Amino acid sequence: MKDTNAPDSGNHSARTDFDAVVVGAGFGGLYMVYKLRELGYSARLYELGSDVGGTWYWNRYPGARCDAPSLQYSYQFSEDLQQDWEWSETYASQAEILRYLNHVTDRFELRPMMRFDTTVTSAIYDEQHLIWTIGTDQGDRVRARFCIMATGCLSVRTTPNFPGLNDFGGEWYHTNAWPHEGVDFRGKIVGVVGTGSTGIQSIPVIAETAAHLKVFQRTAQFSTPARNGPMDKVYEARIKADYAGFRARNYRQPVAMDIVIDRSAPKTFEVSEAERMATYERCWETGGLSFSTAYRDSSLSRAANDDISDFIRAKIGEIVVDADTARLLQPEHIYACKRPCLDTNYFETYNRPNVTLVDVSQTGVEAITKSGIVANGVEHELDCIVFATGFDAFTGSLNRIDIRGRNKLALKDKWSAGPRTYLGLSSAAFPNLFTITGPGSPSVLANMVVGIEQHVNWIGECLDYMRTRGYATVEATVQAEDDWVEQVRTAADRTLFTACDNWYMGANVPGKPRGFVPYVDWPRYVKICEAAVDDAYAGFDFT
Ligand code: NA7
Repeated sequence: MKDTNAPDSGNHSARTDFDAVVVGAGFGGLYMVYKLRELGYSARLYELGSDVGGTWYWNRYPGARCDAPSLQYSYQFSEDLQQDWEWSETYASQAEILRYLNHVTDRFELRPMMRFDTTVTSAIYDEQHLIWTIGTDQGDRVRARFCIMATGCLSVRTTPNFPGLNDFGGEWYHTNAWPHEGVDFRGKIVGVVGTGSTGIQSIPVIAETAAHLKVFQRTAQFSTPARNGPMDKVYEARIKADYAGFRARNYRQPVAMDIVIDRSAPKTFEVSEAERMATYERCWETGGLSFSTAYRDSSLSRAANDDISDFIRAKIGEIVVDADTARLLQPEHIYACKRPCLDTNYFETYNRPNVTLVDVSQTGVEAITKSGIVANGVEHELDCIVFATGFDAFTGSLNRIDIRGRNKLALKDKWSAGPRTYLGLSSAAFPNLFTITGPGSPSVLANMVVGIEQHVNWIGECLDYMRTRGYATVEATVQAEDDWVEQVRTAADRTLFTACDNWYMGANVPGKPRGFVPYVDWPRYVKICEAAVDDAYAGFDFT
């Protein structure tokens, strides 16, 4: 098919329908098509959902909210946009972020480039003509020089293969596929399986209306108060008075947010216990991710983390009235290992008379019957089950597309022992295929929107470089990729992330190869990306 509105900008060896195909209409895909148009390239974006939003289109569960502050979890490519848009809360709700993404789409007139309700099923590289052919479930077969995956890090939900799920007589939902019209829990006995960020956000809200809520917990999680509230207008005005300066300062911080580690500050055990407790109390009251910067070594030292973990465990013990429930809610791992959660009244919720915690740490959810969940040999009768069981992170969304590079090599096969990329942007043998916040980039370990903009800007610059020099293809070298895979591993090994099982290393998906996927050090990552560009794209081959 040929879109006659899409100018072919030339400079390649076979006819194409578009210069680039972009997959996914979340934060990454929207900015990518904007950037491509700015640079004069034609683009087509495919999205399997019925509208824009990506993560924020799908995750409509009660209480869904971003755990990065809204003034930072937003685009900075347009000064007018960031000045005009007003966030109503410190941490934006899913609905507000979705409104924002729709606003961006309409404001920059991106919709004409998009096709919704369309799943990309294949992307096949033609070595002779140096083009990608992208196939969809709607029968599209489009040819493009570049194929850019903006498929997200947490896009493929996991619903464990619970025996008997099909027999369940009530309703069940996954938080990631929440009905657009919402769910009415009034008068119902509801079970929630999963207590990660999603469970922790949704449980307090579901408990407000359900007749009874039973939480099936396999692993207790650390969570600290978000302290969300209406946007502080004075703070907002101060940020907007120099938004660019605020963004530039945050860009240099460890997770590309206004979370600053004072390198001249003391280490945890250089101060007295009384002083430490006072600091932790301040972190608890401030909310957000303050604990990670309590002391210079808070995120790095095991003993420092034990100290923080003990403090939070004690807080849980103070909040939760029933001693047995409190004990079960106190995590056994350390704070910095699994992704820390932010909440609004999570632990307080267990003091409600209509909420029960069911510990499934020993046996898991054993079975699902017509009337409920069996755990520890006991059948719990339920009207509804909510699965907040997480995602096949990072590679899930790429592996479900049949992506084939040189010699028909399948990306899935190349990555059978774990993803291999250079900088999370490009994989050897897959020319002109880019992955926005792909495996091996900081992605979920930094402000996602900042990471997305950094990648899109990098790809845009690379395309410009190719155009100027008349190159047809770009791809990571095998050597650069091998070195990078090793660097991703060693960077993770220096942290506490590898001290317990988590989804960063694929531990939540049975059969998935184990290996830490994101690159831990954002500031260092940015320097490496910039150095590669300055060094004539060292680590990349051009033809
Ligand atoms: P997570 O963080 O992966 O949490 C999934 C939860 O589901 C977690 O508590 C799991 O327990 C639990 N789980 C998974 N499988 C089972 C089975 N079979 N039985 C019982 N419990 C199970 O996903 P979220 O959606 O909460 O958050 C993902 C990210 O999205 C989050 O970090 C934010 O960045 C946004 P486990 O800990 O594995 O024992």
